Amino acid sequence: MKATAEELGRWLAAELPSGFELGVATAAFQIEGAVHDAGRGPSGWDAFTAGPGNILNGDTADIACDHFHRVAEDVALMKDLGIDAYRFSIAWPRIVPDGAGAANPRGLDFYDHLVDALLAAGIKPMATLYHWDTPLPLEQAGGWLNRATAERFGDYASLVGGRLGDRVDKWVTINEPATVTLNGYGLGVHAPGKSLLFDALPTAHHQLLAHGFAVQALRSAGVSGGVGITNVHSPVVPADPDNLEDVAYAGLFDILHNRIFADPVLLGHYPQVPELVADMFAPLLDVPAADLAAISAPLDFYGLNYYAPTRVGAGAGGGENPDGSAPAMAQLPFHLADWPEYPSTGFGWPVAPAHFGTALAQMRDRYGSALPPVYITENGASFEDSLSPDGAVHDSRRVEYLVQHLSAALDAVKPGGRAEGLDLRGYYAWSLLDNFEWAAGYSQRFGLVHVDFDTLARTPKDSFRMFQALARERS
Ligand code: IFM
Repeated sequence: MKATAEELGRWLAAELPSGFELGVATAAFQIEGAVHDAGRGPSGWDAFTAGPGNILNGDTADIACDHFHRVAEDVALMKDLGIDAYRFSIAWPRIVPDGAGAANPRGLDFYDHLVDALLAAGIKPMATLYHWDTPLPLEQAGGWLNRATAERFGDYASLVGGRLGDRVDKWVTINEPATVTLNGYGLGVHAPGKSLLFDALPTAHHQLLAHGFAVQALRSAGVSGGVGITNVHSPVVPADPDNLEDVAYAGLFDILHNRIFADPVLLGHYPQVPELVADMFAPLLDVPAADLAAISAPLDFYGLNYYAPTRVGAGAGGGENPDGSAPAMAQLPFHLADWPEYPSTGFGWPVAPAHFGTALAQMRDRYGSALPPVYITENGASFEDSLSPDGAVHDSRRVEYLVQHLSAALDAVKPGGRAEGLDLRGYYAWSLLDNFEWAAGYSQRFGLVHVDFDTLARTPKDSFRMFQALARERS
């Protein structure tokens, strides 16, 4: 007989080291809705979702989960879940609607209230300052192609740090700059929809610089919580390990996806790139030393998101990337290959927990003592879930995914594990709620809680029960 979700949660609870932090994560644009409320300005993502054909089924985030009006209900769900911490993001356009200037007090009030509600429920707030919703005026002025955007981000960080700095437990400056650079500016499948390929690379530097300015701003504001950044890591393997071209392109993709975002933060310099492609990376190789000093300022923790590994082969492909069809990919001399040996998620991503251990081992090997304590700030999977006649959502594949992945991460950092020595302090499941999954609209559900997007009713899934048992049964 198969173990129930609760039994699996109880079994995993016994594996957790003491003091290990458990949480769930969300992002403002994906759940809040209320895009015109309380003085919020438009963001680059509002403009992108309004563009024909950009989002599956023409979905928009105008209502999303309506979290803006349902904070009390969502905090109550988290209290019932029994988690230690909640990672949410602050919508930059709610705080600085025009992209520059004074703060919108009603925007700050919303997050002030959320933070207080979390603390009253015994949940520590982890606030992400940027989860992709750039104020539209800044996007129109070039967005992350423009260095001034990094300066405006520092100003915004200072406003938020000044207001919430006495209560937020951890600050994440930027979430997944790699996704913004690659999907948003390189391939055009995310906002702002630019297909610049390698010409998108200045956006990597400007986001990292924004991170550096935000670290300075938060420290100057005297925030009491820890400060870090979140990068998404995906171990990269060649389609054919005996094919030298596949090996070379896998190395190049590792640089593009992982190293250019982690090395400057943790080592203070961009990675070395093969001579043949040095011209393409020029915007990163010739940057002021003062920028690198700001980018590599010491952090209190490092946030790591893991979903799946990447397999790369030489030669152009059909233009597929993990977020679906990306026609610009077909212009590249490499492609992302399939993983037929693994089961896959609703998005078609391989379910490969052993590679999570590889991601952690790579972090330990590459960054050693330069790596501060690590929190898994996102891990999860989309599957097609539905309400059963018994009123429950039996998402057994998500239960399995979460149990296997957290267990693989814990095994990797144990004495004798592949990433022994890496100081892993916590794990945040993505996501609390089914939500607006960017270009895929509402078609990909990642939540521990099912959301009916017609009625907005919330129904905890079996994965919620598993996580609840995990949180409650810890010693
Ligand atoms: O939904 C996203 C999130 O916004 C960033 N990390 C990956 C998740 C799943 O695609």
